[in-house]
Amino acid sequence: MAYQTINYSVERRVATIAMNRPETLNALNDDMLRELYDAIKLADRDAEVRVVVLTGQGRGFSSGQDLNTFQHAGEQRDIGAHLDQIYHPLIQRLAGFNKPTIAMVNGVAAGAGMSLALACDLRVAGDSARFTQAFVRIGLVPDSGSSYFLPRLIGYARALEMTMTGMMVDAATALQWGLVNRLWPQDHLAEETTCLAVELAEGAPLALGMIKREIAYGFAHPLHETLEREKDFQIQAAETEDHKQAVQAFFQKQPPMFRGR
Ligand code: LHQ
Repeated sequence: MAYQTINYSVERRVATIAMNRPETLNALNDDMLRELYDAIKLADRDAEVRVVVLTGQGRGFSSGQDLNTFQHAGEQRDIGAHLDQIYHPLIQRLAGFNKPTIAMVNGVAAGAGMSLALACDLRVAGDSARFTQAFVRIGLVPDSGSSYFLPRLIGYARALEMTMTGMMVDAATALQWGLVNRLWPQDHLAEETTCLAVELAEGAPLALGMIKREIAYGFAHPLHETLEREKDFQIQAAETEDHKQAVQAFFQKQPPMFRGR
């Protein structure tokens, strides 16, 4: 499919979605937001795709909502409808995606651009990555899931500090705070991310999908309910061909070959 504002490619079972408006540091306009939604849907439906990497072209990851849209909308803008109709379905689709997602943060991630990175399972960064909850700097509040994901990832106090000050967090601090999982020199970012993505793409797809849901469930539920949910998932996982084949492979001292069955 031909996109105007993003690039989409699949290699070695990894779909890479690259936001492509580098002149604005990949500011999010309606076209890009819709294309991102479509690309994630496409990756979801493509059985060949097992992992998605989200990144930005040029020196930015994403600078958040395209502020030109605000400037030109005048009194016509309906932010509630915009969030309901465009941002919320995208964030829900990304967070609820049943395959591993990696945000490869190649530069600045601001406002809703940062929210997109937060909605991915893992965040990896090059050393020129930077993060800002820019909303407050233009008199707005966090949206697109930032207030949900951020305290879960970095804790309440740091989430408040980031959202109330709009401070810029550099890559080293992001690693220390647990905002990113891995940090590499900028020159190695693409190559290292590919290694990680391919490693996940060779993993057990059904188990990976369940792990995402299980960890999210465990974060929001009491122990006794989580134990029940773990049991349900484990029963399903134990019935897969992938599990049975991997146990055989273990005793044959062979690497497992997961087929997603
Ligand atoms: C931009 C943008 C941008 C357009 C840089 N738009 N052009 C969603 C929907 C509904 C309701 C409300 O909220 C939201 C969520 C949000 O995301 S609100 C937050 C929106 N984002 C921001 O407020 C961030 C604005 N940008 C910045 O603060 C800086 O540009 C950052 C810190 C991202 C990067 O700074 P620098 O590295 O110094 O780059 P720069 O400022 O020079 O930007 C480079 C170019 O990109 C520049 O254009 P120019 O023609 O002068 O080269 C900027 O105008 C343009 N740009 N962000 N969001």
